[in-house]
Amino acid sequence: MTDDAKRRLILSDDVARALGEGRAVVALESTIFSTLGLPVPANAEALAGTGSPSVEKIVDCGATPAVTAILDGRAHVGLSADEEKRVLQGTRKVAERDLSVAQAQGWDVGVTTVSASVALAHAAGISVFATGGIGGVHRGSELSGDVSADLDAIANHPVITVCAGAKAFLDLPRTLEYLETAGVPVLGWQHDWFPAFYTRSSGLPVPHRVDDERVVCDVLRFRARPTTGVLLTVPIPVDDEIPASRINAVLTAALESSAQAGVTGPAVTPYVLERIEKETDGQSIPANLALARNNADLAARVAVALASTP
Ligand code: PSU
Ligand code: MN
Repeated sequence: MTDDAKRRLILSDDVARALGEGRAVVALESTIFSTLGLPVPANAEALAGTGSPSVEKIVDCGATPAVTAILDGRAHVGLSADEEKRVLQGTRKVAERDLSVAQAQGWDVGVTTVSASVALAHAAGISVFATGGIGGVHRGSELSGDVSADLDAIANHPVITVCAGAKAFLDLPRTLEYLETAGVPVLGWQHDWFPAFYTRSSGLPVPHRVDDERVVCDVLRFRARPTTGVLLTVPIPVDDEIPASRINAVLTAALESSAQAGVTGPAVTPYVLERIEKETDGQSIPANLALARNNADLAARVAVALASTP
């Protein structure tokens, strides 16, 4: 990010104070909490809900949450309650490359994907970021060339991304190959398999299992390239898992529907996510919320461990 862009960044008071005092901070994306990621009202419930603990509250137990977004043409890290309400209604997706456009054109509300959030976290000096699932290499990418910018951003910012792997509508073997080529360490949290979002295992081995937060911190600390991030994958809790046999049929139907509708580019992922929700009559939502909370919890623990590393 340029110095001009960094100077324009708006950090919330909470986030600025926590960073200034060397306390733990966890960055969060905003696409997942907008209409592009989760349906209303599950999105509000997931972010700051009052029922079951929200992602923000879970992070708050040990670390300060920092939701990223574009508001009135400015990039924000950490939002007030009113700013969060605007994000819930966001419809414009901002990947890393869109950050400069959204600022130059003064977009009203732009919701950040993993790639934009990791870039903003890096610029703000935050080393841990939590999401649900990352984008990856799409099936059929050999023809479409569709590879999520999330992978490139994780490879180019020294931030630990905590996720439940990626949804199996993507090409997970190629996603892992890409991360290997890009030099990103891929870790499995107390687990030997790369998780596939709704299911604990994709059937693909995760390159390295880790069982201790401090080891995760050291993987970032001893990185071979100063610029590379770390992907920490954590499987969905056992009780919330959706059986692979059920979810795979749904994913196939959602992909077919997207192909038939001729959806391409950044519209593909939100379209497929919405189809999955329809195909499961919303039953995929509790699983989605459970894994988002679980990821936020681990991210907070890693951030606390990082903050206490001398
Ligand atoms: N996958 C999910 N839920 C999501 C996304 C992906 O299971 O909400 C969102 C994230 O914000 C992710 C983005 O960064 O979609 C990736 O979009 P694309 O495939 O266009 O790069
Ligand atoms: Mn894409």
